Amino acid sequence: MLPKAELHVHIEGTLEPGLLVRLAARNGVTLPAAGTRGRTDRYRFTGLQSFLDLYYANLPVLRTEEDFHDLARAYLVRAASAGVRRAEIFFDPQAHLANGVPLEVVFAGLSAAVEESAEVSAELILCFLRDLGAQAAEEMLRAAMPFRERFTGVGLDSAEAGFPPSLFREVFRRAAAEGLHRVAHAGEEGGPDYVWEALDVLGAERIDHGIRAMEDPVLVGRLRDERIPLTVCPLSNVALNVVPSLAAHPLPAMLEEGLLVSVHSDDPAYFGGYADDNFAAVQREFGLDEDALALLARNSFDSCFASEKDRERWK
Ligand code: ES4
Ligand code: ZN
Repeated sequence: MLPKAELHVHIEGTLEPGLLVRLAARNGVTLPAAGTRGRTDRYRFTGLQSFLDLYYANLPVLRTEEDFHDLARAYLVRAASAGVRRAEIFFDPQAHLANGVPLEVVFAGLSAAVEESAEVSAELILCFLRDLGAQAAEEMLRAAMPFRERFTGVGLDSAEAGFPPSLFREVFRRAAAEGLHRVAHAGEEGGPDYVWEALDVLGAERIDHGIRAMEDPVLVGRLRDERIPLTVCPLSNVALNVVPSLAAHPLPAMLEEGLLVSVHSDDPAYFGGYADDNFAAVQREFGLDEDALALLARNSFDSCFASEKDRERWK
């Protein structure tokens, strides 16, 4: 299996139907009707919000340190089999706090799995839920500071349209002052203007998705010249109707433009595949040769936050 880095995966989006049902039973939590659909059928979504509704509806099964540990452990085992050597994993603590789960429970479970992981070098990235607003994000960052050593950066996720990056200027400034890395989802639902803002206002070092940047040639030039990484999730974009079909995905055009793009899985339990499955899908659809696949894998390491020495070792 080709060695690669997974830089765009939400740990909550790795909650497979089997574990979902087991955790629900273990915790005496009743699942939403829609949440069990995946056991018998593929999940179907009309757009980002229809997916997020189910994603959040399933999260109350996560209650204890053991639950978060089991979730992350299962992901890391699966990732290793996909050739993942490095994983920078998003998590959504505001969603768990809203479900009455204390921050220390979330950190304890996830950090234990990350620290035990021998086969994958893993780090956590704390995401702010943009639809809860800037003040909630600032409170979240403050509450997370006692756990500063357990996460390497901050991100911005959840419903994008109507919640521009510029709202989060202050919290990203504070995160930078704490020496945290900064990434942001932009240009999935939102247009190229959201990508500009993520770069100029938030100081984002990496853009998650960013596919709509292709609508703006000046932005494309900047992304290429500054080698700004874009973490692209092809199966996610198809599942959420961000693109009409895999054949219509801009990945080949992004490579053609010389952008620093890499391929990732987003919410693999919901969108039909882990890193290896996303690689296989684009290989098949676009007839990518060994060199193109090797470039995508190399880009994933070049885009990660590990040391140069580690990156060269994994490549
Ligand atoms: C997400 Cl696909 C996607 N987009 C935005 N936020 C998210 N959180 C989990 N998956
Ligand atoms: Zn995402």
